[in-house]
Amino acid sequence: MKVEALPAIKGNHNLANYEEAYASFDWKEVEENFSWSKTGKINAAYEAIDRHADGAKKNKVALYYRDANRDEKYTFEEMKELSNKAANVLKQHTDLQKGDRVFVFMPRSPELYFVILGAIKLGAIVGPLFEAFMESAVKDRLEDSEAKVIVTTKELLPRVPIDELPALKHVVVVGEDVKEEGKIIDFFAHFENASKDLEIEWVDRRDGLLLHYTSGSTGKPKGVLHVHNAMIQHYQTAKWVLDLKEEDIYWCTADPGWVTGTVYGIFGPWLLGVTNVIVGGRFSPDYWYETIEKYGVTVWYSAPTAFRMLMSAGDELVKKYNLSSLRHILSVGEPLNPEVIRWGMKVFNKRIHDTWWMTETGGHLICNYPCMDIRPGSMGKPIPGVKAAIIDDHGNELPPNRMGNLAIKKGWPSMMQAIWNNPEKYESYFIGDWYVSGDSAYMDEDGYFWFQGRVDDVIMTSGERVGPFEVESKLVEHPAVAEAGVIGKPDPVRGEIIKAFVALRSGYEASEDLKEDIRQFVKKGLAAHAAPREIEFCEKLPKTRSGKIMRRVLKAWELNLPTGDLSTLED
Ligand code: 6R9
Repeated sequence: MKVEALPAIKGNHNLANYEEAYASFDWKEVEENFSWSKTGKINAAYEAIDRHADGAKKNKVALYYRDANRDEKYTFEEMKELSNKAANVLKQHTDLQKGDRVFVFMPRSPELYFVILGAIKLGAIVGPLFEAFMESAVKDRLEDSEAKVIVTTKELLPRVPIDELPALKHVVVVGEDVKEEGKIIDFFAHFENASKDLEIEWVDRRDGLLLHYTSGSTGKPKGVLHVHNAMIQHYQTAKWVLDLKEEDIYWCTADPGWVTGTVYGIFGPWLLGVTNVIVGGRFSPDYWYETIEKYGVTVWYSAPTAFRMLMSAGDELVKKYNLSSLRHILSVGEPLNPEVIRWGMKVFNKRIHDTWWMTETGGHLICNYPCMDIRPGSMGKPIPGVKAAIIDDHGNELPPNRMGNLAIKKGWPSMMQAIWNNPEKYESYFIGDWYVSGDSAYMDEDGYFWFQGRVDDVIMTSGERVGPFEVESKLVEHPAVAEAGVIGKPDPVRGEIIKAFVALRSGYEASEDLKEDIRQFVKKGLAAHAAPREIEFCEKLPKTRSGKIMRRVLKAWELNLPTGDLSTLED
């Protein structure tokens, strides 16, 4: 799918010359930005908060928080003190120690961030959970990691199966009128009077920081372990990719239950000492635009699903707000459709920059940078310090324009350290020195990478390989289509045929004529072999909580197969 390239943006970017940096950069250079390069004392929460609180940024706003009921701000000094208090509550009432697993299971609120940072200051490993998880999802994760503590709210407490988790010693409840009994501890009863001083637990750079559970297509979710060393990548990518500068007001829309919400919702901005906006509650177009206007957000990091929903909400709505503060917009989680980039140019007068990475990679790997031409539909080029390639199943590099396994040469600082309790699974990610992502992609002659789908999702129809993303992107260009999910359906003649599940925009009626019109639209705009032979209209597509279309679920439904783990499925 050829779309015209968008030229590099002129200006003063942190990454000024991609080629030059790519040729000469060494990760070692980053370490001197941290106080541990001088003191030898390592803790990522110290670097993110205390270092600034103890220095010139003491009174700078670290956090703006808003939801339907709250509107607050905290300086770095306040963040230091409040996270120390949270740490002291955990230390005194749960005996949380270095290396212990503590889960946070609550909606976004300032307290959630105090607790995450506080637990990290004690050297504990934090496992963030989506608030929408049901009991079995909570149980699987706590059981697998033998969590000692969970911090939750009164509302979510019924979904914590306390009696079925022998390793779980304490349940800290954040809320009003909490009754302390058994393992239950009332957070606020101790928080107010807790000391704001704390002896930070210094760790080794290979000690655990975060434990993010992710679901694969089969089996139970797996615990991806990240260590303090990852801060090197968090820092450097926040600088280059998010292009964060001293005066920026940054908003990452992701929940900490998703890796984007920890790495780029906590560490990226705060390691650089940048003001961070956090918004609680559900997605709402008005509220989101209002947030940008209210705080004068300059750098905005969101996901294709959110941009598509904003697009559906219409261009008139955008005009009601003053969004002129926006300088840099980014996207992650799914391929960014060229149509969405075109829309962004139209309504924000800004390019949206796609970034590619995974829970397992712990930080950005392949991205679009302000200093680089963008080819809409491409996820960009590897960040300096990272080698990416397309390899076959034996680890051989493939030439340009051949579809294969997207792989990364081992050794970037934020690479996962382990899969919890599952060394075989960890080993299975690697072929020799290559980390194999499970994504299928190709690289063009100029080194841009193009995502095609998860390896399991690529469709083989009449001998042609078709990536579902390309078809979906064409489908959403059709005026009636809000979202689309495309799968290969087994067919005795063609191997597979392309089937599209389509959610219509409001105002459009499902009909056979419309199906035919959409089919012809893809045929003319993309290729005859890529046009879906079957189209099924649906209200909504099955998506993960981070907004990914779950094609394996569509496929399982279509073929009456087991759907696998569904704990990350949206309501
Ligand atoms: C950060 C995150 C990882 C998977 C990844 C890929 C998909 C993420 C993408 C993208 C195309 C992008 N993905 N970013 N696909 N273009 N820019 O999303 O982590 O939730 O673990 O998902 O998401 O398939 O392998 P995670």
